[in-house]
Amino acid sequence: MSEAADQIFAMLKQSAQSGAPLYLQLRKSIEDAVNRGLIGPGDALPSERDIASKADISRVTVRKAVQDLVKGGILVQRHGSGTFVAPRMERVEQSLSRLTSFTEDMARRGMAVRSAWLDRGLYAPSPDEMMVLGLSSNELVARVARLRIANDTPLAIERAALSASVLPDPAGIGSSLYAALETTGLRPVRAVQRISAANLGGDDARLLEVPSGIAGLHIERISYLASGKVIEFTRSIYRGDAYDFVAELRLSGPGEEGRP
Ligand code: 16G
Repeated sequence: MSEAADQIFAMLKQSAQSGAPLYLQLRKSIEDAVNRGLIGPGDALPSERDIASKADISRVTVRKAVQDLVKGGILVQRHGSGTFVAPRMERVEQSLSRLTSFTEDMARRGMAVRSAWLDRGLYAPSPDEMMVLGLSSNELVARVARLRIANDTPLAIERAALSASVLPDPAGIGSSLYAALETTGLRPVRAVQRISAANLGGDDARLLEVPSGIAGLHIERISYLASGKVIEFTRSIYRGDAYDFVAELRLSGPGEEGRP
């Protein structure tokens, strides 16, 4: 029996007194073993049969506990090769005071960036896009939707909308929207960002390779040129397990109270 199995059974013995249903006890034992680092990312879990016979519980009970942990993103199942502790996401710390692009943020951390295109083209604007970008119904909006990937891990889905007069050829932006805007002197200099909690589901969870229902962040960024004109309206979904947004706060100086 492997070391991982010994650690899980040691934890299971400790929780046996709790009186909780067996599958919950087993789930907690595996979770505790992972959280305490007794079994690490990439370690194989003992087989369903081994766990069932060693712990003297049914295989149905073991399957239920394991499936719960797979749903929660603690374990991953690979077809044909078994069940493993999920790889740990290296969290990205992102400052909320600097207006940078995804490409710049990841390059600064030495991460290899790529994007998968989800959509790019010119469309009739939605009411939201008309309002934020100041478009009339006979103007077009350029939409650029991408899955943003760093070191082969999908981190975010970003859906940017800009006036077609600013970005007449959305297919031609290359790998960085901000770099493309910079070439025409239209890179934003200020942005307002709204971050809210969201549970990831459906296509979003599938694209981000996370279990459905897991926590994520919904981020809306409205960016401005120095003239005050809105240049970008981007709605994004970020993986909650991958990002820490960090803001520096200062005590306002005398006479500054209440200033935004
Ligand atoms: C960031 C921005 C996004 C912008 C993108 C440009 C957030 C939440 N979003 O990801 O609004 O469109 O950078 O990146 O920070 P790019 O120049 O690499 O295409």
